[in-house]
Amino acid sequence: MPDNLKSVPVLSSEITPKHLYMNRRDFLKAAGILTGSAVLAACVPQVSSTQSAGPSASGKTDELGDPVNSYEDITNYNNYYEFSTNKEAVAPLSKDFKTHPWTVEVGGLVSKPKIYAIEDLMSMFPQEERIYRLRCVEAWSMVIPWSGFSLASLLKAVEPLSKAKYVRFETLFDPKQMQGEGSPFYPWPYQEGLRLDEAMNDLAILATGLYGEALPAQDGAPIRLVVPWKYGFKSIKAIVKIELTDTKPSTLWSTVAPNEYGFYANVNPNVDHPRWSQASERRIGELARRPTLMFNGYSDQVAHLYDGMDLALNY
Ligand SMILES: Nc1nc2c(c(=O)[nH]1)N[C@H]1C(S)=C(S)[C@@H](COP(=O)(O)O)O[C@H]1N2
Ligand SMILES: [Mo]
Repeated sequence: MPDNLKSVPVLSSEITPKHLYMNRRDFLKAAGILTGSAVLAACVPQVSSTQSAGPSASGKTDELGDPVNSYEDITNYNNYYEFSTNKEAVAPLSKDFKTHPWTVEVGGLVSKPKIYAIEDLMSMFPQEERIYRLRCVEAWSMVIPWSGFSLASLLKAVEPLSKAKYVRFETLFDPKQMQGEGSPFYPWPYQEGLRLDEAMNDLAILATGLYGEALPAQDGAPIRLVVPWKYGFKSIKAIVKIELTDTKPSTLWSTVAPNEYGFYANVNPNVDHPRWSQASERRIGELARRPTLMFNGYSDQVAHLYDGMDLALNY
């Protein structure tokens, strides 16, 4: 790793730490105006929760009863360093990103390697809705109604060999379309990895849609990973390659700053990141902080994967 990587600022909230992201409706809600009395309602402009741009998922909640974030929030506050380190710049910069034609190469230690066209993946593996919390290591979170299919169903189709222990994922490398990939500070292409048993867990999905529509570019179109019990950076976008390996894959963030970003990256309120406490989080659209839940609230489904492991060492 070149020396200059070590001094590079990493996630963008470090650069704009004071920025509190809140749209006007969230502000009115937080100020009590939207939930206020009929008296108030008579003298302020009507702002309803269905008024935001984009499709509506009003009334939908995750399994803890928390409402999904607005389409506007989910598509305008994005971490996607291939386009920009500024979360609000990703949507405009990615608007012409070409997602067709697109193929995903699945290979490595499998008996049936295959290059899938995105259309074939979508017809082979029927899409279902999964409403998941996404918890970023920068200590904000959102509730997102994805559509997609289980990663396990694709892995089973290529038949992993018994030597396969890990799964490595890779994002498209195309600096002409993704200007951030011209930056020498990051080891492109973005890559991520999971242990094979983590990848086989039913919670892990490949998402191809959002709010019942095609996935927007800024959220990882045409296909991205979603691993809801891990910090957001594990959920790699715009995947072109999936490879089964017998060695632990290196990942972009743990290459850039190994003391800050581990391979596991399980959401864990008891293990702080050097620059951000992980004990609580700010749900986008809310003012009060929420306590962060172990494994982002998915302990029942995934805690067994880490039996006997020291999660402070394996962060
Ligand atoms: N290829 C790629 N995938 C990525 C990132 C990225 O910069 N590049 N950022 C990650 C981070 S840090 C987060 S929090 C989530 C954000 O997903 P969202 O923008 O759909 O909310 O994407 C993850 N996947
Ligand atoms: Mo993140």
